[in-house]
Amino acid sequence: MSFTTKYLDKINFPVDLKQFSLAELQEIANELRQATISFVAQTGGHLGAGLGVIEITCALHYVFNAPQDKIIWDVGHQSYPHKILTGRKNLMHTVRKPNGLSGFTKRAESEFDPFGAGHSSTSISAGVGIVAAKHLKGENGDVIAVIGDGAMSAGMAYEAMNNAGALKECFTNNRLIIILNDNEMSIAKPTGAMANYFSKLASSKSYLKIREFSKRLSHHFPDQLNKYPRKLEKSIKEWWMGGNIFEEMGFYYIGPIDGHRLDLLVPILQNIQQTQPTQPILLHCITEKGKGYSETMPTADKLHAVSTFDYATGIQHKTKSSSPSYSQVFGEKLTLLADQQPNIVAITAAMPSGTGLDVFASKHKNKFFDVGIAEQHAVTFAAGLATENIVPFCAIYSTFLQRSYDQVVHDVAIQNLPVRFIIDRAGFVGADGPTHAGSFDIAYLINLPNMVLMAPTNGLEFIQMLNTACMINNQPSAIRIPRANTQENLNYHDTQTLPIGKGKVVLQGQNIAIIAYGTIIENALQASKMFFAKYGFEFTIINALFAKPLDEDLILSTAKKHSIVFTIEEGAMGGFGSAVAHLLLQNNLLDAGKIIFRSLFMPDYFIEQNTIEAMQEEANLSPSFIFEIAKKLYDTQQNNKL
Ligand SMILES: Cc1ncc(C[n+]2csc(CCOP(=O)(O)OP(=O)(O)O)c2C)c(N)n1
Repeated sequence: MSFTTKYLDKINFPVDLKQFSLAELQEIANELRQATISFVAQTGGHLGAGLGVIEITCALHYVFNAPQDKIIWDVGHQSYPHKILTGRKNLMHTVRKPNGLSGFTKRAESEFDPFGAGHSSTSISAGVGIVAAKHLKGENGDVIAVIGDGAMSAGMAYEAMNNAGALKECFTNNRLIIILNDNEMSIAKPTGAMANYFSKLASSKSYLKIREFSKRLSHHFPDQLNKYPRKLEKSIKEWWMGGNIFEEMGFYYIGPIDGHRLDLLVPILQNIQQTQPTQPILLHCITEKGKGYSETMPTADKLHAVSTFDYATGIQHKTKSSSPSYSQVFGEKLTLLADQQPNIVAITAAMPSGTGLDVFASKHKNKFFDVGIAEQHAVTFAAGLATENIVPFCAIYSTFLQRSYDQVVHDVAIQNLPVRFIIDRAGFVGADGPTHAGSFDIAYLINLPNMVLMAPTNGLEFIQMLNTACMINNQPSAIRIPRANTQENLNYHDTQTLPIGKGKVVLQGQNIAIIAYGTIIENALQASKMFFAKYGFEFTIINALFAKPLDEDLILSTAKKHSIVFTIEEGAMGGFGSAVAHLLLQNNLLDAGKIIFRSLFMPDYFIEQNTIEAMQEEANLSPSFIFEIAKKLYDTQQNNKL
């Protein structure tokens, strides 16, 4: 830390907090805010969300007894202050670094992280499960799920509340407390009816239910909570026709309260803790994302995710690339395509800037749909649009599309609807680690009848694939793109389309053929150069372009002309390599042992956060590994011939 602290130095675990007074807790919260800023300045990562829950974090650890009481952070991106208070202060400089702390919560990292995350809207379900387990086992301990208003846009949150509301018997010993952390922000502004509903609740300033709650526990509550006007409560209650959605679902709703006021948070949580539980509780807190630093470093996403930065000035150390990312190419090109084709629409699930669609939204506002953190809905919504001859482009990160698998199968593939998926962040993503790696999309899509699967190896191919996807009107298609930059001076006006299911030879060599899918081809090309330096000849390298349909003619004819054949992809087992292996097997090319065949894909374990290059290295997808294995197989083959 770049400053000295009066209290925080003495606090290593939540138990250390409890010796301090409420006034001192406020000082601790101030120090915790500065410490969080100072640590993220060194590592980069999620900042705004953590700064918004500083007081909630302090209050929870002050009142409850973690780890016996379970505090679950939804997404986990706001858990940096929690990590500082739960024994990880001295490791905060390692957050998101190789072998360092995760940028999310992680069970393997600490007993204070009862449930790992990275994807949103899981905390209530996990919390209900833990309370149910405690009930079954006859154990004590409260469960607190802290969930943002953005994460509340996902169906899972309501599925969990629906279930919790019906499990009254589980809440006789242990409490389930949902803290709704309402900062009126997701990564962008949250969208949808629930977001409007929350802001209505928040602006009502009703303190609905607090009065009733405080009647039962009046000796605990701070005075001002007992003083609000009775008339206001009555009219607000009438306005809400006798209750809000949470109450209807069986929750005891308290709030909204100012989630930065420890003098409210602490007594309310203490009251909750000292009351015999009969039903799950929802405490609605109004907070400010990025509180305490958003003036120094103003950003549109309220400091959602930042690079390393200068603590004093807030200036981020960003390296600006002159070439656009694949996501940016998507946004630019789709905007142009929609200029020409009025039926094109774009869909994102709460990631307008991450997917590059913010550009599209600014030009084609009425054709842009941000559905909130609701990937399942996004896919079926796109399917609905497709039934009416609208041309939907549904852009979802590979890792988040996992949520929508049944929708992709049942609503899109079975009905053969021409939804165009842009699968962003496919392959390794680096510091966000295994929860965010785009590992499985090839494997989970390649076995679906009707799908067309494409992966470009450069920006121009991507542009041409987008042209192609526009033309595929009779079946679903998907283009997987990595978290990477393309090249400069792209011609966005290029109108060329690609023949479906045709790959191309990018390098004509001998003996060894590599059939590559996607940008990982670069590693094969580098390995080929290394091979040339040693043996004087290069590999034959095929750019598959399509994983489905496969270019069977090209693959079979190439295999027949080479004695060693590899496939390579930046994806998990069961993907492109499996499809090529099947093709070779079905055509008896592997029967006589004349061809040595190997598939290079991600290993069967989750690779931890690192640089993308190091993750590829660990996955045996690096140029040097490809060179080594080719060399070994080639040398063995030559020796056997002697
Ligand atoms: C299933 C899923 N989709 C998308 C994301 C990307 N994502 C991470 S945080 C976030 C916004 C969360 O907003 P909110 O819950 O309000 O928390 P805040 O950051 O505002 O504190 C999004 C969309 C995700 N983590 N998981």
